[in-house]
Amino acid sequence: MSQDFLTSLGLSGHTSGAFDGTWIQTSGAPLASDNPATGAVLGTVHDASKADYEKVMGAAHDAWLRWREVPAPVRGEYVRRIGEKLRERKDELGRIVSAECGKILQEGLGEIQECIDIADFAVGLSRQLYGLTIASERPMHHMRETWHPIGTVGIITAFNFPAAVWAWNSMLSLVCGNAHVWKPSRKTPLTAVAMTKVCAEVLEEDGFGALLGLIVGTDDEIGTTMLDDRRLPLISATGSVRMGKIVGQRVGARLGRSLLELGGNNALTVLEDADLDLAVRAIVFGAVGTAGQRCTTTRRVLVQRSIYDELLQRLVKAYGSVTIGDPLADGVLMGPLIDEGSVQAFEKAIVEAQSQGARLMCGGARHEASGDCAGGHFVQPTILATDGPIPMTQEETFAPILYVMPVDDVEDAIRIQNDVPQGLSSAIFTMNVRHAERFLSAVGSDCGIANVNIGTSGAEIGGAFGGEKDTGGGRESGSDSWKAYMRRQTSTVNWGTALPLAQGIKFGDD
Ligand code: UN1
Repeated sequence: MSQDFLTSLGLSGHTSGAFDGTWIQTSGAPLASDNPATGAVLGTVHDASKADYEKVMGAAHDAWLRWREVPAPVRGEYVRRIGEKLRERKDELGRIVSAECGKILQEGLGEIQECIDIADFAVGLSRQLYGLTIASERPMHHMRETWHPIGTVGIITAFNFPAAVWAWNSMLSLVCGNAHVWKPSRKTPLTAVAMTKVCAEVLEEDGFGALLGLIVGTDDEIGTTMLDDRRLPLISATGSVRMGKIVGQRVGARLGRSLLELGGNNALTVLEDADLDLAVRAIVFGAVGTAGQRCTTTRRVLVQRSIYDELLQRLVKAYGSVTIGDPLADGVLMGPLIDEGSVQAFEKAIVEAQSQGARLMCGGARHEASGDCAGGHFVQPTILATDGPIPMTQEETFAPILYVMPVDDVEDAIRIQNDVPQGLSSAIFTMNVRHAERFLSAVGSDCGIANVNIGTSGAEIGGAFGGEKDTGGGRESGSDSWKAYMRRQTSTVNWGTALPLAQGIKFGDD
């Protein structure tokens, strides 16, 4: 595999793991970033210490004090130029994403496109941070609502979207007037270093580099320090439900805000009137794409009984043509899992599901790759058929395991779909407008995302992204998600000569 992109992004050899406007010489333990497809070391990042964290946090805060005074549309102009840089470096950045987290190049490039899209969205938003004006009940009074920058935002991200989820947060938050301290996954530190380098170039010219603080470190040393740090009024965290509960409770204990985007257990319903060609394609992309390591991955397919056998057969056939291998190679549809632990979790889940009555329809084992990829963490995309929900279908296993079960009708599908702890994404395939509208109604899907004739994954940036229940309740990316990164101020101005009190209260005088 050509390593040119590593050289051109300055990632060969040893790299600093902390940025406070300049790259700090971090002296913690070396953290090797492995290519999950080959096991080869891509580069090494040195972990940051608490002292390094203090530098990053302090510099971010100081930069914020100046940044909040820059008019929002001018902040948007910086983000516009960041979007340009990302366009220029899209190919190299897409390659580091693929090489480090194992998603195929098309998806690596798609991830950088998602960063460009959110930058563009943020530019437009920089002229639309609208507040309301509100009619006052008092004469010669005026009420208004203003949105101000919240401060420095802590951003904690997962390995599976090592660039885009940071960009969702940071691009919006930059135009909102904030600084950031980013703690990326320790499984994908090089992508974080590369993204920070490319984006900070624009800000560094005017001494604002520290707005994009970066800190690679352990949860114990750096993660908990961030959660307890009152200089971070908002912690935006993406990851497992287990992690999210720690973040929510710990940040809540100091009455900070958290924005959580946690696990999914996404179901896709196929009714008997569906366009099955569309459904099969959507299921394969949703379940096999990113090797099942998206929070939006399709994990359960709920099929109306009359078409159950047919759909199952078509899925098994489609799975047979999924090419597995080096994610950077042409024609490959599925790369490796992120590490050996994930392979073991995959194997364990399949054994467990089978002990609960699930029947293995295809896959079920490691995939033995050859050549450079012999050391990779590959598995076979797997389909398990069940007669209905089992304990394992309540859980999210971050791997390409798909459970397919029969349902009676749309009501049955909605009930089974919603009867899990998570509530991120959902989809229905039907040509019947009544069924589709029921699915989208108040008695339908309880998820943050509910799609019709589109799969569960691959959302555009323009909508709000996130989900309910164990998914954490946060909303990121499009729509009015920007409000999470600002503080709201309600102001009442009296331009008259009297001091009337609200609610008609008379206090002391007439
Ligand atoms: C994630 O897996 O954490 O909708 C994010 C999608 C992507 C984002 C996934 N746009 O699948």
